[in-house]
Amino acid sequence: MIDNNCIFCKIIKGEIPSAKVYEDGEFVVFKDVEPKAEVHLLAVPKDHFPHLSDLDGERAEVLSHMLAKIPQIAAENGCVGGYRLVINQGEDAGQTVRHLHIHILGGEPLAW
Ligand code: DGP
Repeated sequence: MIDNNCIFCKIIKGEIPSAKVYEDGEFVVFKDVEPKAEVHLLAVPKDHFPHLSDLDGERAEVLSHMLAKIPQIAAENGCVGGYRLVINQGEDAGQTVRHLHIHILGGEPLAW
């Protein structure tokens, strides 16, 4: 599903430019415009759904595929000594974009 009002759907469709580092049939990875670490990437499924709590069997398979690919993508983009994955779910976590995404943070030692 695509949501025409969603900024990440617009990035996926190419309507808004982004610094893409990876794309396949299921998801894209691009640089975060407000980086919180030396390397800050966002892994975003092409199927629009807002929250981790919206996962069903098919979406869980996509998420599993993403998690399997992320180590290689992180390594190729400068996460030499490790990295952190973050999913913000909902207001209390500060989620601002209501299209599920995995933050990939690294490229330097990270404070907790
Ligand atoms: P979250 O708080 O988990 O919803 O994080 C959303 C992230 O998305 C935030 O770190 C900034 C990033 N972001 C928002 N708009 C854009 C955009 O237009 N392009 C890119 N590359 N990143 C964006």
